Amino acid sequence: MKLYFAPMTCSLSPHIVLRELGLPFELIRVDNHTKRTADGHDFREINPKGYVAALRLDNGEVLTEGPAILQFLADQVPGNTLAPAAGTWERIRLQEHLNFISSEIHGASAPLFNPDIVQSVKAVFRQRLFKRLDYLNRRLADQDFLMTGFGVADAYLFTVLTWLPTFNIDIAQWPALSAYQQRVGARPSVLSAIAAEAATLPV
Ligand SMILES: N[C@@H](CCC(=O)N[C@@H](CS)C(=O)NCC(=O)O)C(=O)O
Repeated sequence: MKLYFAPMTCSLSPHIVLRELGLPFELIRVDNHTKRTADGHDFREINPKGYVAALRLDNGEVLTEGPAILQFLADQVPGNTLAPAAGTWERIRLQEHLNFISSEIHGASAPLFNPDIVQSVKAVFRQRLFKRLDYLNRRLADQDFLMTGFGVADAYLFTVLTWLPTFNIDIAQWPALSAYQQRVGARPSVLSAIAAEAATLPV
């Protein structure tokens, strides 16, 4: 498998999960501005949507959309604890978490990255994001992870939380969420994924 990624973007979450599962993979860095890949291709020919993450399978299929990639990866290793088995009620709960992270945190963060959006408008998005972080802080007050044990949703939530300093948002305002970020961030898979991404050369 090949994971097309850009450092410290949402593609970090499947990268963490690949390492957690011990699956063999190749990392291919993408320049999100030029859309060139480190191995010399136009990334839009690989993912016509033009954004990471994209996972090329050994049979040539390309899978996109973080929540789909995360669940696909977990399903490659039967009996692993990163995702409940497909078809169970708990799997639906996982999808509930992944959709929340995707739309309410990841999607809601996108305007905050945009230099063309004025501060007064960004303030509206910030307030909305704060409500979602309040919810997560309450939820994580008495549990270590989003579900039972570390799972794919935690890899995704950790990843989007790493963007908060870029928006000058101090996670310390949410103590349980802050402790959660440190807990997940100390995992060997997370440390090695971040180090591996940093060690790649710009395209
Ligand atoms: N819906 C996609 C969104 C992916 C996405 O937002 N990718 C960002 C990085 S976090 C990106 O590559 N943006 C570059 C662009 O849109 O040109 C998913 O959930 O995987």
